Amino acid sequence: MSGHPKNNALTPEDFTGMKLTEPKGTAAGLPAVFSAVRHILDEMDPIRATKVMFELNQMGGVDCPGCAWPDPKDHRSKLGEYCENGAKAVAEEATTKKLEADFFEQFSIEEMGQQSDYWIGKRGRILQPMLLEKGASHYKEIDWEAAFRIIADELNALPTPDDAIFYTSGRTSNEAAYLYQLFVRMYGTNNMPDCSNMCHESSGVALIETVGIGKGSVTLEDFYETEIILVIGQNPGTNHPRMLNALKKAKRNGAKIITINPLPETGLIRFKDPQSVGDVLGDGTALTDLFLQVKINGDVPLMKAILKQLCVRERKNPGTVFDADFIRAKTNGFDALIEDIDSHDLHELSKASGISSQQIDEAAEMLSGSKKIIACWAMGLTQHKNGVGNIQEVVNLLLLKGSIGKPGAGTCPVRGHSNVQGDRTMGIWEKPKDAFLDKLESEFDFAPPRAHGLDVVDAIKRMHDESGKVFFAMGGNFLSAAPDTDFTGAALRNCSLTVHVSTKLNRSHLVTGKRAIILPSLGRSDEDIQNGVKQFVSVENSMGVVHSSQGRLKPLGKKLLSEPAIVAGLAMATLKPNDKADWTALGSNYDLIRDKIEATIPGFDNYNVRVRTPTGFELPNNARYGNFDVIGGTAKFTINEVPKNELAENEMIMTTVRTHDQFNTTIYGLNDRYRGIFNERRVILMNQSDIDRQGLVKGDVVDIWNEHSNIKRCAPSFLVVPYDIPEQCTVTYFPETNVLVPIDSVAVKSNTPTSKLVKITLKKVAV
Ligand SMILES: Nc1nc2c(c(=O)[nH]1)N[C@H]1C(S)=C(S)[C@@H](COP(=O)(O)OP(=O)(O)OC[C@H]3O[C@@H](n4cnc5c(=O)[nH]c(N)nc54)[C@H](O)[C@@H]3O)O[C@H]1N2
Ligand SMILES: Nc1nc2c(c(=O)[nH]1)N[C@H]1C(S)=C(S)[C@@H](COP(=O)(O)OP(=O)(O)OC[C@H]3O[C@@H](n4cnc5c(=O)[nH]c(N)nc54)[C@H](O)[C@@H]3O)O[C@H]1N2
Ligand SMILES: [Mo]
Repeated sequence: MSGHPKNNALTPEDFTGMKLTEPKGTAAGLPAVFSAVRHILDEMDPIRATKVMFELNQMGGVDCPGCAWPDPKDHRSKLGEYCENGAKAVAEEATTKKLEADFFEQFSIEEMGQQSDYWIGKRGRILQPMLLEKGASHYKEIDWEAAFRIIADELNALPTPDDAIFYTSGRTSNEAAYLYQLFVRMYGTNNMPDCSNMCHESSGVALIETVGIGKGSVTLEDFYETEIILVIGQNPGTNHPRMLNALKKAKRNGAKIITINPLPETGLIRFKDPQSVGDVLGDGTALTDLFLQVKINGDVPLMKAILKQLCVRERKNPGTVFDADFIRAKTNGFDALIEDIDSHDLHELSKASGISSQQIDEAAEMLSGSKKIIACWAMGLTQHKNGVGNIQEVVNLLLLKGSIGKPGAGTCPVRGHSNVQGDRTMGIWEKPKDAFLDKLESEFDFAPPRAHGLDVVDAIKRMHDESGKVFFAMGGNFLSAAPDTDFTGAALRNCSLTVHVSTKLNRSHLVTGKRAIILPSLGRSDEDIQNGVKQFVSVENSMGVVHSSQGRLKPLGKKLLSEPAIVAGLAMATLKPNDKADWTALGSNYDLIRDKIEATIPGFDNYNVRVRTPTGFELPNNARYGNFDVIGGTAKFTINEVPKNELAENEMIMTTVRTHDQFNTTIYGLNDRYRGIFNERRVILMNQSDIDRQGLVKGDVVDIWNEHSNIKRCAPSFLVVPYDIPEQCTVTYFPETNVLVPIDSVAVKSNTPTSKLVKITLKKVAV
């Protein structure tokens, strides 16, 4: 049994003083502006603040290190094309607080580990490479050469390159990611797990199978001419605030919005554009037309119920609801799909989804007459056992309506990290395609490893079961982001060496291998000058547009290196010289990296010229143009089972979400303003009837338990908060409850941890 209460040092359990208000009815508006300004000025002086904020998301400026929502092509607000949470992301990175070597002398890793993630993250930017020697209690400064030497020696001492694991988080630029994967493959492994494995992997798998491309098909312009937008399992008001501008414009152009979520998320109800005087003074724009408050993991039965009601209408008036021409010419599997839909009982589907047949009918009515539908989704669909099925069921709807491959319609998986999509395009993938490896082979004259590598979950299991691995992370916070924190912690401690290329301190630096190294890198907003020449990098947004990003702020310290320079340094220390890969040149002149990308990855012709145009360029996208040749010419309908989530009397389902004050494991503050929860993260949101049934009252303290494959896991000390959520459904914040997500509870086919579906029981704690 693991995770006994009060014996879990991986996440401190102190309460911070909860205050509750009613959830907000409107997102953004002036409170968002005030919040943004406060966060920025907490971290830097007004001159630096003004400089960075005016550059953010401008053409040729800094790409926001927050989410991957695209920038408008035409009009970009002079006031700053950013949002409250983009401002917080920049403030966090562009802070002038310095984390120098004396800090690490003062605090042992144990002392730091007892602090909250909020405290840890707020210490400032790491400014020099740090080494934790075997058995040592404190990190000590080390120079770059020595750090590279240690890592190279450890890597070269491994019995096989497959004993090393190279993680990537999605903030890494195209240039750094490409160089990194090249180094890793020249070293000899495809063990390249990335944050995608925990994020949109289910979307990638689902979409490749059905429409032949693992990315979304829509562009921003499609939002302006669509008729219906579905927003499923996504909280854009917090996680993609600039999407609300697109939704507002869509609404003004006549679109209707259907929202599918267990929570009535504020951003989807009403939005005040902080940059529109009319909005700020008035009521703003009502966004959602139909809110379907689905049970957690009730999406497949809900989609099936809607499809069923669409079938009824199509049968009544043949040719008016489905797009028969599209189905005939461009799809396969239609008859089997209809047979499956017919086999389900509407009443059962309604019960399983938690949505009344009347509301199902309303949704069907809205969808039946429209021909242009966009489906947006995020983690509410992907992080389930049937994450792939969730998305494929949505694709079924789009295909029936012919809503893919034409303007105003298509798939829109809304990506998380600002360059997570670009990293995959660059080859950060544990399952690289042979065609790509062939290109690397001929361009760089080496034999890339062909066996597929480990993804996040499999890498954790391998590190857990076999000692002596080397774990290297390009960004991110692996320990806290991964499932089953105790298990993952044990896995990292089992390594001979753990290395993190990081901007800020996080918990992964504190739960380490026998030895550990922190390599401090420049961030997106930092100026990057190599041999006297200003460099820029490029990123790909959620809609497949590649554009440049140039940092403008003077770096806080002289010892910071850029990510490409770090990879180059490491490659030179580790690999035998290779005439075709001049690491010194590549690490200091990013045009040369882009030339190599152009030579080995389709869609990047003339990269160095096109990336210098103000709005960048679009990558090829077969689904956008209704071309399904890569999967045999037709898109595929799929049959997806209705999940069975049987719960015992006292069991509930827990989903984990982000607050309004965090970026993944980086905690900007302790408030979740829109949900009316202030100054506390250790909360569990519950339906009042469940609170009553469990004999609890608001503010009670409970331990949360999960039992899976005979292992009991516990997240101690959470405050009960009544909330508008379906019965037997509960919500907690990520990463505090990652201890409860079992390592072997993963999505079928995508292997994504089921962070949105954890069975729990509660135990009241006497206080
Ligand atoms: N400010 C900020 N921006 C971010 C991030 C951040 O942490 N902070 N993270 C970035 C990253 S990496 C990502 S991946 C995205 C994440 O963006 P989101 O996916 O919006 O993030 P979550 O908070 O995980 O929210 C998931 C939503 O799904 C709903 N949900 C939960 N379970 C279910 C279900 O079973 N069915 C349905 N239909 N809905 C469900 C929740 O109520 C919630 O509204 O945001 C990115 N942008
Ligand atoms: N329970 C639960 N778990 C989840 C999720 C969930 O919804 N629920 N969501 C999952 C998702 S969608 C994702 S994407 C993962 C996120 O997993 P990760 O990407 O691993 O985590 P982050 O918190 O985004 O990483 C933050 C760290 O990145 C480093 N960093 C920031 N900027 C830079 C930079 O420019 N360069 C470098 N080198 N380092 C930088 C900083 O040191 C910071 O501490 O978590 C997953 N885990
Ligand atoms: Mo993500």
